[in-house]
Amino acid sequence: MMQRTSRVLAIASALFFLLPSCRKGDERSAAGLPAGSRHFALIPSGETGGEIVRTAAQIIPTANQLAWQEMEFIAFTHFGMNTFTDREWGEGTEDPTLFNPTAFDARQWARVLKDAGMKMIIVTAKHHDGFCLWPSRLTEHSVKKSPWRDGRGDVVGEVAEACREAGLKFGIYLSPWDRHEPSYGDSPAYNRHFMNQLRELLTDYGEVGEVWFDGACGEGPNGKRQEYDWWSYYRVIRELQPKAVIFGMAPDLRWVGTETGCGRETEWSVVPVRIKESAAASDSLDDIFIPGDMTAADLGSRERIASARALAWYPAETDVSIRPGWFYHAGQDDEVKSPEKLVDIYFSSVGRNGVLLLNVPPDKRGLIHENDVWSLTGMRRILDETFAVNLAEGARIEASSARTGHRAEFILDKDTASYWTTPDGIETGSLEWTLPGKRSFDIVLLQEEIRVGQRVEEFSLEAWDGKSWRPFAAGTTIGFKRLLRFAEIATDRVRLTILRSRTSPTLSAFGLFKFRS
Ligand code: FUL
Repeated sequence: MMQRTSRVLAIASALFFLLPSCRKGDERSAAGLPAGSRHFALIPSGETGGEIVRTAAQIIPTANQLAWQEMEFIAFTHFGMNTFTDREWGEGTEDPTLFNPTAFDARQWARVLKDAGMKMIIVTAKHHDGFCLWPSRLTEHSVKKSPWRDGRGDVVGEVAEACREAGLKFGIYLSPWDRHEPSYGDSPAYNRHFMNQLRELLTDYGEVGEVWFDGACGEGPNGKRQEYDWWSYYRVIRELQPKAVIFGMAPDLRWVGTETGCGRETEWSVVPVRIKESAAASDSLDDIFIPGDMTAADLGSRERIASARALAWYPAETDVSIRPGWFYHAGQDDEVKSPEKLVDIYFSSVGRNGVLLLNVPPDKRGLIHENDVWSLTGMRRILDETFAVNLAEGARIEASSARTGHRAEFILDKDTASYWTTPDGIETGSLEWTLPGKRSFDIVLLQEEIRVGQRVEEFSLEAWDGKSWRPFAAGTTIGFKRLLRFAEIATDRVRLTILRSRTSPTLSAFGLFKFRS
């Protein structure tokens, strides 16, 4: 059994998290950040349930994970050979001359996606068919063999540049499964090839915010067998793009588990992760992490973490396409999700402690289709109008208790780095808002201060009807953001009760809104 003192692996520097909450002066101190906060922890055998819960409450995001979470809404653009062959998965044998967009304009992508409120574009640099959207020096199966721009085009380069101009972050999807590359299946050779592809993409196109590792592989039982060297891939990314987060088959971000745009009602960012048998206290998570299935309905409850060998901050990214397919198909032009459906997806992803990764696949022209633009514009209008006025503004707040430096008033200031929390040892509590007058609303927004971890396990909301408190909503986890919708109510007093928390609960933002369709 490992020594208690050595069992904890610290990756994130606690100092980073102390700075933002200290900057407003003494009163907004970082009290509440548990001593020894860290990005992940090994759990020694024999640890009691209570000790594991305390450890879970001390897990905090890395700086990169926090910056990613704060983006909330990001774009996927599936574009490539499949756009021209009308398929979802290519064979790898497609003729590169088929790739020929007639009006490719990455600036149009950036404009449309930015107007929709997205903060980053992740482009499919290479999908499973192996066709490269950049003129890779490592294969001939790329844009350089296409008639587009006489073989001198570079989709990845133009998207990266358009993102920079628009003030968006830029990310890449690079499919590990490659149906074209001859070395695929010869594990060491393909691993070298894949790392060299990463090197090209991570060196030649400026800052990369996210690298997306898809777990899909359709080789089947008689297909090629490739042992991916994930750990070397992570090393290349950390070396060349230290600010990038790695999705999927990697320790930074997990797949939410469906492609519907729907996160869990209970969505923990602190979950058990698989680690190598040989894991030791001196290792970094990158070295010991084993990619695994994270699709279970319950990932982070007390029952689930009770048998964990390691716990990590491992938040959910919720990917969904605006169309039935991931790639553009003219036959789906009338099946673009409506503005209302996209708004529902926003509520069930961003509103459930996830980041929404919405795929908007450019068409054969190399443009985002008019129907998709229409839906995105409609969605943005509804969200902007709905969240324009926080009806809780101007309210008086009272808390059942507050830690010094963490008054309840901090919840309604505009600074999400200041927050309310309770004194040590107090794990429940209530907050009461007295509004400036009677207000009608049907949405509540709650945010925990995740810089100090994710803690709240159960809460309820009540409204004063003049005589008594009437419950109108309840939930389990909050996390970075929780949005609840319910039948409209009118009241001048609202009460939030935290019924269960893993340590002193926190709240950094609260809002009451009226849905505007
Ligand atoms: C899956 C892939 O197989 C799909 O084609 C798409 O890229 C989706 C985002 O991930 O695993």
